Amino acid sequence: MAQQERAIRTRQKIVLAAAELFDEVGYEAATISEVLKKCGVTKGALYFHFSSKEELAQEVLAGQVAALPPVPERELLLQQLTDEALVLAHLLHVGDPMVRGSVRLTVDQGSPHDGLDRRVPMQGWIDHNMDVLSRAKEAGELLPHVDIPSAAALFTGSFTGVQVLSKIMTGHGDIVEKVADLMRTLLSAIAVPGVLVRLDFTPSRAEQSYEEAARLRDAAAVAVAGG
Ligand code: XVR
Repeated sequence: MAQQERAIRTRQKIVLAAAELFDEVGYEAATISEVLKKCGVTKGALYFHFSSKEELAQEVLAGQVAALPPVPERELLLQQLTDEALVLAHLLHVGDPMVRGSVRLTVDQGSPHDGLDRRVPMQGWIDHNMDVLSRAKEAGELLPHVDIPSAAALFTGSFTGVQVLSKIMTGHGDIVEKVADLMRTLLSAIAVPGVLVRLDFTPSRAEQSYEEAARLRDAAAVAVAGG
């Protein structure tokens, strides 16, 4: 294995272990020595990649949007957005460490001086929603009154609220159903009638879309590795 590739893998191992730990104990209580125990990397190797717990946490936050495997293109952009929300809900439901750790870091308020910039993943989601909704508008899927920036922020804000509620009430047991409800309700307010009737909010799309997206991502990774 090339040295560079080994370094990338080590780095990924460290970030994943950190995400797992942040999910379990939160930012404040997490320590670098616990991360080391989890990933079995030497202290020197960890400090080569990251100089502090804060830097590690910021990397976990930065990886949040990319932790969602890209959902294959759907005929309707609003179906695409629905399926993305469902896949994210699925990953929280099954306890994906990267997603869970990163989301916990985002929503835990922490101390005001912990230095973490929690806007990074949130802005990433809002930008992504802006992009999908703008394209939906161009494709004639949205009602004429819809304000794209406000809708983009509303999707991210309300997903977060539903996620927190589901975590508190059921430990994410019902998050897929709740996110399906959320998407049905929000899209009812912004989609043109002809599109709305074609949208599918069945919760089982979450797992199906995840499998589909993960297969595509793995195939792409193999293609890259194979050269
Ligand atoms: O905006 C999002 C989607 O594009 C459409 C609904 C998801 C936003 C997730 C935000 C994340 C951070 C905290 O979840 C939290 O609870 C997928």
